[in-house]
Amino acid sequence: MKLHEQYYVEKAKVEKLIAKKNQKSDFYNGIYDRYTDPVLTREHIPVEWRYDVNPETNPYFMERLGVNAVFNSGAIELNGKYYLIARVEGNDRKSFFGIAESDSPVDGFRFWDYPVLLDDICPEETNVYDMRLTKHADGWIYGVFCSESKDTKSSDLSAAVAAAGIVRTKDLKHWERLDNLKTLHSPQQRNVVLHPEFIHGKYAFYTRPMDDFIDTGSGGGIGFGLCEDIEHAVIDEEIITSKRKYHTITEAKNGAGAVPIKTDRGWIHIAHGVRNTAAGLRYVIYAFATALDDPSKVIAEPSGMLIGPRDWERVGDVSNVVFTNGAIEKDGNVYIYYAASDTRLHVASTTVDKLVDYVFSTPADPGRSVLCVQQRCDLIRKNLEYINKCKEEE
Ligand code: M1P
Repeated sequence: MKLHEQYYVEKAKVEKLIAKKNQKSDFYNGIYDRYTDPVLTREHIPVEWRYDVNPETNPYFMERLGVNAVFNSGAIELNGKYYLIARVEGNDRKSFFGIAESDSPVDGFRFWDYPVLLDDICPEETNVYDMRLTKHADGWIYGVFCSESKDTKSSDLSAAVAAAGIVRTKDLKHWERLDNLKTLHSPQQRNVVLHPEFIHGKYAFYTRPMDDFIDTGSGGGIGFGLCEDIEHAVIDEEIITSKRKYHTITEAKNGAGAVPIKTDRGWIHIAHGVRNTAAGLRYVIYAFATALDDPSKVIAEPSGMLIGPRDWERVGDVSNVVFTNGAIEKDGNVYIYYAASDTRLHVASTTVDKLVDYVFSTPADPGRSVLCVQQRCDLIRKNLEYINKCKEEE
């Protein structure tokens, strides 16, 4: 018995990629750093997931189960190690979850031997993606993800229904699937995130009420609702936290991203906002803060985007998209994992102090061009006065 010689070639490519050190790029805005390389790509997928390595059954060493993309990833730190639960999309368009582990938050991510095999409790479920991982106060790690099924009530072949699937684990190895979340007043849900603490003794979810699979329709923004029983989660009332607004980055839709980060000043949320353009939907990442005693109440919302697609991030399967569903806070540092154009996963690093300063000291969007110009002129005037004073003192 012997392995195909190409196996060693392909394996060496994956190993070289994993061993490559990531560097901060020269991008600067004072808020966060970008890195030169993505942290996960389709090239990080183990050879054994894609090829039949036996020369007798695969004489040409053909890819038998190709992988198209690795992108939107939940993130968690456990015992000093960094884990990403990535959306892996096969050549067949079906997504599934793979766990990649590293000692570093910015490079060295290696997929575990097997992807996650979820309990098959929903026979109608066709696709799963975008898991958010929450270390909950009840001691479990929860994964909340999009569970997509065909809309059998519609005559449109591509019509689908999105719901929030829920799993829980203690070790990322053994997963227990719970009932999908039911929201009594929203027919569809995507981008659902479990809050890490109990609120009034209940589990709290950030939701995204939607009338339709793509269009949020009457859904006014990121929702918030409470439920008693996580094993059979039902949310009766959803209130809107961060609203969609006309002529802003959230006009078409928005959605919760990473699990909120607790700070002295409030919960920091890193979410996504979508606007429509002649070139299609444009997804950016934005941040806002909610009150510590009421995580549904927005207390600061800086103007505009935190991260937008730049350079080659703009291009991919769904171009002009940056999207996050995972961030890790460790010793005051924050790593925001964001995917570019539904194709690959990048990281941006910052600190809790910087995020707090960004969220609370960046001016809010005044809503109209004339007011935005006034806002900018105020900044310029203050700066020129300050610069002149500094020069006088030189
Ligand atoms: O294609 C961009 C993103 O579209 C969806 O996000 P939303 O529900 O806000 O439109 C998700 O399917 C996401 O996975 C994808 O990255």
